[in-house]
Amino acid sequence: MIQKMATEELDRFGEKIIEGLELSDDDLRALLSLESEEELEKLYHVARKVRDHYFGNRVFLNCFIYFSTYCKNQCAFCYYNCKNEINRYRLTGEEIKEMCKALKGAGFHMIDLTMGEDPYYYEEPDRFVDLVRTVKEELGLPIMISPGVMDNSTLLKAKKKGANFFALYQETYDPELYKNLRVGQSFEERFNARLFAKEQGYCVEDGILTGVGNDIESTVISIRGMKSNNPDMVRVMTFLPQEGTPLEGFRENSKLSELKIIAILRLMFPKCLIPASLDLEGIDGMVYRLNAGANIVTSILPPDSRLEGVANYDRGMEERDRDITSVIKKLKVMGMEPAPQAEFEKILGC
Ligand code: SAM
Ligand code: MD0
Ligand code: SF4
Repeated sequence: MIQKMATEELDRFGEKIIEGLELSDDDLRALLSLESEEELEKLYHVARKVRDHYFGNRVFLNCFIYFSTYCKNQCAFCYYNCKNEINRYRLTGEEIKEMCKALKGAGFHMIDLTMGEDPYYYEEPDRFVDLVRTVKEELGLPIMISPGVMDNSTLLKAKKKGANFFALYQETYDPELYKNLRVGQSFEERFNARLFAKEQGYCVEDGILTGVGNDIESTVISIRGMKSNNPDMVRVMTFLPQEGTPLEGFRENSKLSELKIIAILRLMFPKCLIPASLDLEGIDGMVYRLNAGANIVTSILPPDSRLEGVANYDRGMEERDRDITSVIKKLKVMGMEPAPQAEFEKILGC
């Protein structure tokens, strides 16, 4: 369809999406099959048109705090899986408080508190609730929590103490692939935790991986799966092989690029937050992701931080290039700018 469209027709296609046109599975298959640069540029054009309609040139900024890299799980794709013999850290309450001081007035719209499924917190989940309370008291900003599959009662307590967003990525909605990725973990429990959070008034983020053995059919299933739980934020991340993990040697010349899927997500979820994560290709990669229809920059690290990311394209590099000042500078060059905080709060009220 899109291959033959001239600019006006592409714009019209974008308008139809804004008016409520929903893509069929066959549309999704056709879009996921696009390959040439020219066709992909057309897709990004439509995605930007839709994004700009709702968000203009304004972008949201999410601060990433990976406060504990301990984990009891064995995800095949993840550097922090419990079988990997790596150096780990768990920040103390004091360290987190100090970090908050450095974050005051920095310009973030939201703080993402992420951890592995750390037994220290899973044995006594109130420790996690306390941490949410501390960060809320220190900064007063919206908080995203990414703690893994948390029990319902802890999710409710965290919400009372100020958590607004619950991020939990299914990775795939293809059950066979799920089994190979999230080894030994229940698909339903993960799905239900997100559902419960949504019902209780959290905003929720879902996400999928690409380049990890997913084909067009399984990607269609995953996009539909994400749609079924009415998320407020949807992401796709390229799988980056990690040293010491079962998928260390897995390399795939995937045609299902993250950028293509970001643009399709924009057409499927026109009003959603869609991340441009710095975790995969830093600020240069952010530009491509925003140009494909993303509207929130994630994995921005606190100033002078030695904290880790998750996929960590920059592991071992000297320069990290993941700070808010560099992000804002680049946005300006692109003709974009940070959104006013009130605009973000409006989304949270959704
Ligand atoms: N432990 C919690 C959990 O798994 O839900 C929170 C961490 S979560 C933010 C880690 C996410 O990063 C995964 O859900 C996955 O989507 C992504 N990720 C992890 N390892 C990755 C890799 N090697 N390449 C790309 N994305 C990765
Ligand atoms: C990111 N490294 O945005 C972060 C992480 C967790 N909520 C987010 C995957 O890329
Ligand atoms: Fe643990 Fe999350 Fe990594 Fe899985 S993705 S091993 S749950 S930190």
